Amino acid sequence: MNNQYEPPEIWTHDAENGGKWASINRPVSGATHEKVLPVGKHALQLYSMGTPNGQKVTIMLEELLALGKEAEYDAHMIKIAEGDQFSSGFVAINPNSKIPALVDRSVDNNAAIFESGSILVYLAEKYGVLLPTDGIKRVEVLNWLFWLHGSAPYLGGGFGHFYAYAPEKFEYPINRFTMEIKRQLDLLNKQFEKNEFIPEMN
Ligand SMILES: N[C@@H](CCC(=O)N[C@@H](CS)C(=O)NCC(=O)O)C(=O)O
Repeated sequence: MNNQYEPPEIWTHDAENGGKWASINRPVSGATHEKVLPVGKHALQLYSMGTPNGQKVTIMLEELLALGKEAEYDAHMIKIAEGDQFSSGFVAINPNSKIPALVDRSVDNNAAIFESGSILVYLAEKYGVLLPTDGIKRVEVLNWLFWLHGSAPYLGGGFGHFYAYAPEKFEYPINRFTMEIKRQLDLLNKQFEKNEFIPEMN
């Protein structure tokens, strides 16, 4: 195998890494610029973008509205390719600088919720739907919710990154991510052979 790169003993960030997302890839957290977030008229303020992680919360909010819940929200675009997630306003609601983030202005001190899985649980509990309250049934949903958040973004992001965005095509990471993604999709297919939804909801 051709291995030209020898990792240094102490890694330092001295140059952008090439790749499509290089300009937002940096080794420190925190805000890069001062900017206040916009606020609309509803209790729920969603700061997001239509990426796979972002869509989860928008889909949840639309499901809640379809179920007749008072889940109206204002959606604000956070353009991650332009670094909006590093504004002081966004970092104040999600110190991890990733979309989606939600602010609930109907509770004391305006709850700021980040991590899409946490937002889904928060909304399900706030409106009392889509997450069983019974111990075992609840755990069955949480198993798959944690599975989703532990697997899909890292694998999809890892595969997508090396397949589409890395400055060169590297066989090893593409093979590694492809293999694990195929296994996860096979797992999903098997769940859907048995169930209408990923967890068994009966
Ligand atoms: N575990 C997080 C992942 C969120 C995430 O990775 N968001 C991406 C877009 S899908 C993002 O904001 N990327 C911007 C960046 O990395 O600077 C969640 O589920 O909310």
